[in-house]
Amino acid sequence: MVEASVTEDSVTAITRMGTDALLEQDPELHDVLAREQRRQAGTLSLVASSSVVDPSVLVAQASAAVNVTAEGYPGRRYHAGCEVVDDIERLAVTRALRLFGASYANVQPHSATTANYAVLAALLRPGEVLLGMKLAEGGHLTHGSPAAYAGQYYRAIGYGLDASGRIDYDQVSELAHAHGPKVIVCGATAYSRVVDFARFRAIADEVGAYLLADISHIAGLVAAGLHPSPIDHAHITTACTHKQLFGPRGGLILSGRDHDLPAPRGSGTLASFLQRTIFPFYQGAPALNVIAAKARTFAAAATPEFNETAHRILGFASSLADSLALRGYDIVSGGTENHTVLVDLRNLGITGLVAELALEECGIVVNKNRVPDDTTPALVGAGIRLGSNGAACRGMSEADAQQCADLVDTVLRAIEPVGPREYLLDPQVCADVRSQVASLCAKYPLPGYPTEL
Ligand code: DSN
Repeated sequence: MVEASVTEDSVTAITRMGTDALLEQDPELHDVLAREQRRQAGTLSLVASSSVVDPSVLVAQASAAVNVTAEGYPGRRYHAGCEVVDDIERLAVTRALRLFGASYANVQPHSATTANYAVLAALLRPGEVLLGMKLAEGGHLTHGSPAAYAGQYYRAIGYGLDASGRIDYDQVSELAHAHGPKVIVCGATAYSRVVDFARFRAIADEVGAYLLADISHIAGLVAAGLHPSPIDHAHITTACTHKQLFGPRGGLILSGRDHDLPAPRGSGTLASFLQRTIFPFYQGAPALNVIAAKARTFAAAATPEFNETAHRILGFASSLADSLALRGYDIVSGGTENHTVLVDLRNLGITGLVAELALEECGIVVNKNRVPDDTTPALVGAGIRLGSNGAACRGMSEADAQQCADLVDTVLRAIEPVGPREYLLDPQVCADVRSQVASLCAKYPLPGYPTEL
C-alpha cells in the first residue's frame, strides 16, 4: 500500500501515490505508458494535429475532480457535492472568455467533434442543408463528409479550393445561394491559408444561415492574435483544446457579439440555447477533471511564453514550406500562413502512406493526407500533412525547420516505391536520419518532461 507523506499537499500526494501504485500493481501497463513517453521524447512529431501537453495540465486532468458527477452547470446541478467543481468550471469559463475575447463559453464538450455535432443537431433537422468544406479539400468529417453523421443526416453540400489552393469563396457564395443552407461551416483540418471569417459571415447573412467556425486547428494562433479571430464574425465558434492549445483532449464552444441574439426556434438567447444544446440535449455529465485541465490550458495560453511559441509555430511552418519548395516539392497553395504544410507527392511518384511509413522508420512522424484532386483512398493519400505545433513547443526555430526539411527530403528521395503501400529504403540512410533526429530531440526535449528516460 502506498502511503501519503505528511509534508505533501493533497494534489502532489495523490499524483505520486497513483504513479507508485501503478508501478507496483500494474507494471505491464506502467511499462507501456513509459514506452510511449520515451517514443514521444525520441521522435520528431510533425503531425499538424499533435500536441505536447504541459505536465501541469496532465496533473490537473489526473485530479480527483474526475470523481464528481455534476450534470448541469455551476450553481444549477442535478447532483449534490458540486460546490468545489463549480469553481473549477467557472475558472475554465472565465479564462476561456478572456483568452478569446468572447461573451459566451461552454467548456463541457468532450471534443470538437461533439461540439460540432451538438450544434448541428440543435440547429438542423435531418435532411436540412449544411454547407461545409469537403473533407478531400481540407475540411473535417463533421463538416458534412458522406462518411460521417453530418453527411448522412443532413443534405451536406461541399465547397472546395480554387486553382491557387485557397478556399474558393465565389463557389461558397454560389452554393449558398443555390442551396440555401441553414448552417455554413468554416474552418479546416488540412488548410494552410488564413480563413476569411468576415467573408464567410457576409455570405451567411445573404442567405440567412448560421455561421459555425471550427478553429480546432488554429485556436492557438487565434488566441495569440496571429490569425484573425472568428469570435465576432461567426455566430458560434468551436474548437478542441488538444491541438494548438496544448491542452487535454476536449472541446469548447464560444460566441461573441451574437451571443444574445434570440435563440433559434425558442425562448432565450443564442447563449442559453447553446447551454441547453450541450446539456441536456446532447451530453450528460461533464468531465470535471478535463475541465480543470482546460482551465490550466487557457491560463497557459494567455502567457507571453505561449505567444512566443505561437510565433515559432508560424516561423517554423513557413521555413519548412519554403525549404521543401526549394527542394522541388509541390506545396499545396504554394506555402503556408499557419502551422500546416500540405505536400503533394505525386511528382515524386510515392504515395502519402509510403512516405508516412518510411519517415516513421527514420523517427519522423507525419500523416498521410489526401490533396486536391486526389484519386487515392483516404488510407493511402497522395500527399503528407506536416505541422509545426510540436516542433515549436520544443523550442525549434526556423533554422531547425530547414534541417527538418533536409531530413524529410533525404528520406523521401531514398524511397524506392514497390507499390502504394510497399517500399524499400536504404538502411544506411535510415540510420543516418535516425541519428540526426535523436540529436535534435536531445537538443530540444519535450518541455517539462524528464530527459533521463
Ligand atoms: N481532425 C483530425 C486531424 O486534424 O488530424 C484529428 O484530430
